[in-house]
Amino acid sequence: MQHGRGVALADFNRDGKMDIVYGNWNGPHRLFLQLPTRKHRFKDIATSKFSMPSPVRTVIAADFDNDNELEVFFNNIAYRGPSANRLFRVSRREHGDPQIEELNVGEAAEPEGRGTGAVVTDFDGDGRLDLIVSHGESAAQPLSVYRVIQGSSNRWLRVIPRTRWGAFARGAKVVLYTRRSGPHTRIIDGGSGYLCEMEPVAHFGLAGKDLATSVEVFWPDGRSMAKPLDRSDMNTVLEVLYPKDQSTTAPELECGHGFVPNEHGRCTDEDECTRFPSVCPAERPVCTNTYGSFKCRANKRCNHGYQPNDDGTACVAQVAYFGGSHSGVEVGGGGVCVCVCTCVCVGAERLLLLLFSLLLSSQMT
Ligand SMILES: [Ca+2]
Ligand SMILES: [Ca+2]
Ligand SMILES: [Ca+2]
Ligand SMILES: [Ca+2]
Repeated sequence: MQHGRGVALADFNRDGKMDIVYGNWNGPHRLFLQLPTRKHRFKDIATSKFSMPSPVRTVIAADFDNDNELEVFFNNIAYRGPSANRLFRVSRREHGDPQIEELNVGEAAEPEGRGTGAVVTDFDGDGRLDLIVSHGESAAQPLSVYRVIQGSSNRWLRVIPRTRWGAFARGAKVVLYTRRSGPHTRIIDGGSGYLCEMEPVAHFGLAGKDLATSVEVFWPDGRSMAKPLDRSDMNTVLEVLYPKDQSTTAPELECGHGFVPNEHGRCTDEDECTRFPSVCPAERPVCTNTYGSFKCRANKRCNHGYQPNDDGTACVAQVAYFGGSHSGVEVGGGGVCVCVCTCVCVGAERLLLLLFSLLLSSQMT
């Protein structure tokens, strides 16, 4: 029996689709990457270190050091011997799944800590996230507050969407477009831990010389806003009020490489394959559009049941969607499936003709 004790939503590979990190009390922790196909919706990319079971209480996904990449913090309760808290960085890679590396969590390891929950917030307003760990369920211990000591030169932006009544807009999605690191997506949700609630703020880190160019907020009722940003908006807290009227005049947006404003004034992926039909070189002519970019592959031909791999250098078996068995003739919905060497499905009006053809061919052989 396995029990989730913390679930966080985050877009680790920055493809615009939310991924799920899942802390598991009696089993391996998981990091489910949402896939672009509908066939297989999620893939677990947790490494053996990441998935190692622990008595977890809270999972936090946040950019603690403002370097563009998200960290995952596991808060554990040392109720049957030491169980240190752990920290991982999940870094986006251009081609391939994100890289997961364990970081030195420093004093926040608390190997003897009876962690009951943890939250992330900018406690002192310096633009760097702070970590608060609570204890007390199985032994009296004081609260811990930790300050991040990495990434002090990185820029940041904090966005706080409001509802029409001025409350924090739980359920809102905030997308920040940048000049160098693509779009970053955050969900203002109800929290990610056992007995905990995270701050209702979309916190973004911007490493090096990266700059945010625009921000979009989508409320759960479908209303949205977009706002261009400039250098003066960096290292600030941006309050975004609920738009009373959906504006029909779109602002001038700089969406960043691979994105263009659509007819509603919101940044969207540019379909390079359609817009530039000759974008791929002759030796890799097959173009596949991707979020923020595109891919080219060789025109590989494969036998039935196989399909080209991502770069078109080999054929790989197609994974079947349904299994099961069938036999004989089954009639339903006015049609019929006839299975001889293979199955042929026809409508009822063609059944007599098909049976007549089969009878004729059997008499001729
Ligand atoms: Ca994603
Ligand atoms: Ca980071
Ligand atoms: Ca802080
Ligand atoms: Ca694209």
